[in-house]
Amino acid sequence: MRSDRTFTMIKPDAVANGYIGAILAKINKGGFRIAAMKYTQITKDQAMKFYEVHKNRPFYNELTDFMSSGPIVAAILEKENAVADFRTLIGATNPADAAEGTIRKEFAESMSNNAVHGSDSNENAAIEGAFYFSDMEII
Ligand code: RTP
Ligand code: MG
Repeated sequence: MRSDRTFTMIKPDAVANGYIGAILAKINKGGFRIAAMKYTQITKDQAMKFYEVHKNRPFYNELTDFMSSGPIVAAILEKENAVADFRTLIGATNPADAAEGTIRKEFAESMSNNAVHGSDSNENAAIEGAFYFSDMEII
């Protein structure tokens, strides 16, 4: 399992608020290379499949409604120690707890509308990247 890739989505709130460019700039400044990227909108069913690990959590329905409510940017990012370093760059799930200088501190609206997703393990990074991209689309 490779450790130099993670998967991210710029979530519907951040896209609607016009933050795509600013968030991509922070990702690049953070030392991540874009290996794949697409602007897309997923259906409720696709969101339910993507977040299947959370299916028993109380926020599953709200989360999958939100993630299918508007366009997102999905991307595979490359950097040494990508998963952990990207989670540091995005900050805590709840923006009220996110450290100064993190993406969520700057751009997130709330716990549910929190601007970006970041994979939580190398295994999930591979699974999530493959959900959106074929091998041919990963540069
Ligand atoms: P993500 O997967 O989006 O990178 O976020 P995360 O690891 O920090 O948080 P996770 O526990 O995986 O939860 C996934 C997303 O569900 C929403 N959430 N809402 N209302 C709530 O209590 C609640 N808890 C989580 C957030 O949008 C979170 O990013
Ligand atoms: Mg997560």
